[in-house]
Amino acid sequence: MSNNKKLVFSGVQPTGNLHLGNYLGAFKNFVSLQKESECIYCVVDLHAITVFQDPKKLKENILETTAGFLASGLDSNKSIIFNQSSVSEHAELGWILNCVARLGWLNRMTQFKDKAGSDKEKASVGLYIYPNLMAADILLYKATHVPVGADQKQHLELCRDIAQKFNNDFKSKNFFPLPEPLIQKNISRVMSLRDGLKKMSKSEESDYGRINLKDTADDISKKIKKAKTDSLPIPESEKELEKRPEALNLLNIYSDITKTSLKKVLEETKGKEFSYLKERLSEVLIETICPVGKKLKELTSDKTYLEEVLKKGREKASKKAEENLKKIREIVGLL
Ligand code: AQP
Repeated sequence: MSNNKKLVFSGVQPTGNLHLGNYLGAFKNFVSLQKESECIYCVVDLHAITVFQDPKKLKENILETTAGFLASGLDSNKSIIFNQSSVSEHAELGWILNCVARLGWLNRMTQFKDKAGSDKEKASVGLYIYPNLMAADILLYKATHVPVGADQKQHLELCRDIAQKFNNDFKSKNFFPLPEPLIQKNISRVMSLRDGLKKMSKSEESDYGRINLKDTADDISKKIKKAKTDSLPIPESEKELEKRPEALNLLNIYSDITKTSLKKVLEETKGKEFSYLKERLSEVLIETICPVGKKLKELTSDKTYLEEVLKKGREKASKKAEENLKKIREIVGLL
């Protein structure tokens, strides 16, 4: 790495339904990093439009995601919070990196395969080259650390490959640092409550697959009650959970929220029915998520305040982006 200063960057798509996976996999990490490092957090609206978004809804979602950052504990005086499309340098660097990344690298991206589904000819070109824009988001600020859920690890590896190739091709050793992913250890991937093999996601059709940050206490206990498990009781060891993804997911969520190791949770609950765990889990989820949801709803109703936060963030981000892009243009040979 070219210098020792830690600079954190991460983004969240404004695609609605912020959920427990976003909170445990990303937001919580964002907040703890803000205490010790310079952090830039971005509402990545250009990523969101890689699949069609209703324009009116998109505007609302940009503000709601900003509110989600703040409700989770981010402080706009400490961290830079802004929306991606308001700093046009992201798109410009995205193009330059499109010319650095190789087709073969993108062909390996599993998220494209998942999101494009069986008829990839019909997917947007944007969805295909999305990881290059993600690399631009990070490299534009020369970020060194990127807190993300485990689902983004492959994109981060691609970003490192792109940074390295740029540095080599343009004989600019160490110009771009190779950013490191910061993935939560306990629970890097929160799974759907209906299918323990699929990640909890904003776009899952059934609302019963996820806990939304805006859910009421009633919603949460209903969803946890209905969450898929199996007929066996809670086992004694982690090994016995290997083929029980839904059971493992609920135990992992409980372990993360109560800050208790999975081993200890199993010691305390072994032999009990899942209904016992579900009750405890509902209680701790309500305690953790409902205050965030309440704040989120309050903030969402203050549009002017949210727009001010984004404007202030844009000014700070633009300054850094302009400076770095100027150097990048010089290195590439653009006049
Ligand atoms: N289930 C999850 N477990 C852990 N982390 C997760 N993240 C998302 N889902 C989980 C992390 O949250 C951050 C923001 O993600 P995003 O909303 O920008 O994109 P995504 O990963 O595509 O989220 P979704 O919910 O799956 O959205 P859709 O359904 O629209 O595709 C990222 O750091 C992500 O890792």
